[in-house]
Amino acid sequence: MNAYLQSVLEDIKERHGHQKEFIQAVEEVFTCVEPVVDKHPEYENADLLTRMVDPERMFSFRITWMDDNGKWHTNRGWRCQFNGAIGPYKGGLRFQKNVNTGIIKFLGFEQTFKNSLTGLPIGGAKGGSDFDPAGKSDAEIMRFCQSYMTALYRYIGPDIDVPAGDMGVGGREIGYLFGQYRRLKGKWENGVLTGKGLSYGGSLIRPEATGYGAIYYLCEVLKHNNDTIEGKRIATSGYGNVAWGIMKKAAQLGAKVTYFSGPDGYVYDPDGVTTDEKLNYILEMRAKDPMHCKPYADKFGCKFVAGEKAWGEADVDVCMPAATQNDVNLECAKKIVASGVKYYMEVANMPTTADALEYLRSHKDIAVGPSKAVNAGGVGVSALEMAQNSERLVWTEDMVDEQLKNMMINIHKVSAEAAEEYGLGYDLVAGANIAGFKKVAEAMMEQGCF
Ligand code: 2IT
Repeated sequence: MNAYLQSVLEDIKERHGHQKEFIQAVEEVFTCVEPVVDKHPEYENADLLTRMVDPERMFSFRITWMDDNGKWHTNRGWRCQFNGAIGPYKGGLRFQKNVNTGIIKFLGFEQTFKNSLTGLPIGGAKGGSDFDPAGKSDAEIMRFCQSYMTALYRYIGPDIDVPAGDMGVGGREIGYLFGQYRRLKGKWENGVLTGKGLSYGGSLIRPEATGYGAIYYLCEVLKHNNDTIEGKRIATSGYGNVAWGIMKKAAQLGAKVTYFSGPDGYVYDPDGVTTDEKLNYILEMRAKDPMHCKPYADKFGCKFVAGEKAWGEADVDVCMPAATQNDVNLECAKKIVASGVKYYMEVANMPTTADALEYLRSHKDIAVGPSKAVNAGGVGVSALEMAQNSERLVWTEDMVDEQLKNMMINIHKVSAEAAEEYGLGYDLVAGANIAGFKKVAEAMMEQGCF
């Protein structure tokens, strides 16, 4: 890393060193964009990199809500409007017990470059709360969401900041959040949120978009290696919206997810999660209890291994971690390499620890797809939802799917070209970071200092 990047990193560590995930995300980007910064000495003069790692605006608020027994609870909420240089702030809301300032900042930072990669005009943001949705009734979720939006509504809008879902925030939560926004504003502004229900401005394919996009991206990587998706066996982690989209699209294209996991352990289904019955059962199982995937193994007579992750199995062609950050550590990465897997596609945001990612990338016979590229189809389709809302139109499933596919083909292409331009070969991690960074950097420089 050059002296300028090093000094920015030291500064950020001194000021925010306790925010581990945020520092990890910054280090990955800095390592990758060094050749671009070397080529542009004007960035140092403008201190562009400090501006890029310091969110434009971030706020934190109190959320109080009443449970079904009439007892009051208090949680913290955040929204980080990280970078608005290329469009209105855009990014999800995460409701999870472990959410804190550092997690929101790392996600907002990643989102900025990911959104840039989509090629669409969206800036980067993230938000959430340390609220734990596990075991809450529907009415409790509704009251929590209403209280959350009451605190947030003044600071967002279709041309200001457009939140969406992330872990713990799905269609139901977006519905309650939108209902409260509409009530407070007294205006029909459904472009203020994405991931909405189809009855009030949601986009077809949005729930599946992240998983579908990840598979489209994988297809491009396979094509680069003169290989195809046909018959590929995929191991994933998680069985949320994202992993579910992977299962569905893989099945459509003649591949199969044979391993998936939950907080309780992993399932091995050698036939793959390919039938409608299995795909629908996963939805049902998740709605009932997001903490256990063992019921799938019981129902379909598959192997279940309690407390373990499915990394490093020999009968797998592609690994696609799709659960949460730092899910794959160095020990898992070593098992993955030893298993002979040739494709490692990050799907969750930053699912690989820094040392594990370095280890995987050092094995040149493994293609590593970085999360900010592989999972960009989700927010990409969110941007298509915004476009439909502002046009007051609804696009067909085919139109959205076609645009999603082209977006993923393009993300892979610009990433591969960016790495090539800097003499790095077929390095998708470096390429995605460089391509995402360049557009944000140019936009910030052209708009002057602020
Ligand atoms: O991590 C992500 O890209 C998301 N949670 C989706 C964000 C969005 O605005 O659709």
